[in-house]
Amino acid sequence: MRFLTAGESHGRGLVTIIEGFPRGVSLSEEDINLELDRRRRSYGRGRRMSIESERCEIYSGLKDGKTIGSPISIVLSNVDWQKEQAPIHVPRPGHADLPGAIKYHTNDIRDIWERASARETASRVMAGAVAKKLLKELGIKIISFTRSIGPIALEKDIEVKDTNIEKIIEESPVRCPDKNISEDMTRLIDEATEKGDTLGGVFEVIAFDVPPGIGTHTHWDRRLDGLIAQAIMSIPSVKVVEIGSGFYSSQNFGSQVLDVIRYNKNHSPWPFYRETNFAGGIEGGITNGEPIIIRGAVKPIPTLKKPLPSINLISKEETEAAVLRSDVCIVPSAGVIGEAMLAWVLADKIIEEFGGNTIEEIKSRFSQYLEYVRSL
Ligand code: EPS
Repeated sequence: MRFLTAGESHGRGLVTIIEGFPRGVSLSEEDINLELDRRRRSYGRGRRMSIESERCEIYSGLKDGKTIGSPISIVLSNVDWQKEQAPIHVPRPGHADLPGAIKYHTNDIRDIWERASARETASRVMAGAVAKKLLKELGIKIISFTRSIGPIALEKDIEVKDTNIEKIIEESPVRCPDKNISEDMTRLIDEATEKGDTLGGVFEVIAFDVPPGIGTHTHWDRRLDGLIAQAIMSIPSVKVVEIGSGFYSSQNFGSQVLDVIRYNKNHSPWPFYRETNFAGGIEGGITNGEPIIIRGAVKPIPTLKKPLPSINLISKEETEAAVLRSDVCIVPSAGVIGEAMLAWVLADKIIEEFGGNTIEEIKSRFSQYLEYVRSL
């Protein structure tokens, strides 16, 4: 399976094409729009996000509300698109502007900016929404939340068994499940907005009920942790990917951070389980049956209202970096994008390992495998 995206931030729209998706999965535009909306609305986004309606259209690959096995193409039109765009010559530090302009032999950084823009992540959320529909058929669920914004962090673990947890996360304007910390985060975003500054932070993505044995230790490019790290790192502004308690584990003795193996015939969902989950559900590039826990650290975004010094690419004189309308903090949205990327990697691996052109075939092989794991 693979997906391609096309589109510029202020072009006519974004296109996602998905190839290799099985037949028979129920899918609607509304399924995708719901995910797009989760990415769009959060505290710290700029005015653009109130302009875009974020309602996609599925152009192909679907009949009677089900996928038919042919390429799925999804179009998201930009409300705010511009035919004429004035050139921009002063690159922003931290963006693809300058390295892109050098590489592509241009002094108009718009050509780079427009495609490097985080607008492209809406295309990924569309692909992720489709992948999620497949995972749902297999009983796999993915959630995300905001761990930190700037120095304000949620230190404690979230109550993953709380069936209300998703509602609590979505009700927070910054997608953080703790009310007081959410308020501190929104206050900090207000402060950054007033100062013309931006903020980064950490988002966390968790996948539940992925059975042990997905991914492999046998080749560097097939290890599941490596594939997930690449997918998460490719999200604009992500600078660190952590699997489980990666950083914490590196600072402690092995005996403190290795997950003791337990067995109980009646343990749900599988009889082999762990007392802790420092590994974040992956050992040796293979899932071990515990929840998959991924964190992405996002740098503060590079368009500052109060810009840093830069150089005009034509005059070579020092001046302030270009300023256009922008966001202040995208961490809550990055969590939703992280969900999409993790969903994609898992769906892709599952299709590769369990095969089949139809969802029925995949489901039957997958449930046979679950039976085996439960019978151990
Ligand atoms: C972005 C700048 C802003 C963001 C945009 C990314 O857009 P504009 O320049 O139109 O105000 O809102 O993000 C999105 C449009 C989006 O959908 O996430 C940038 O320069 O990267």
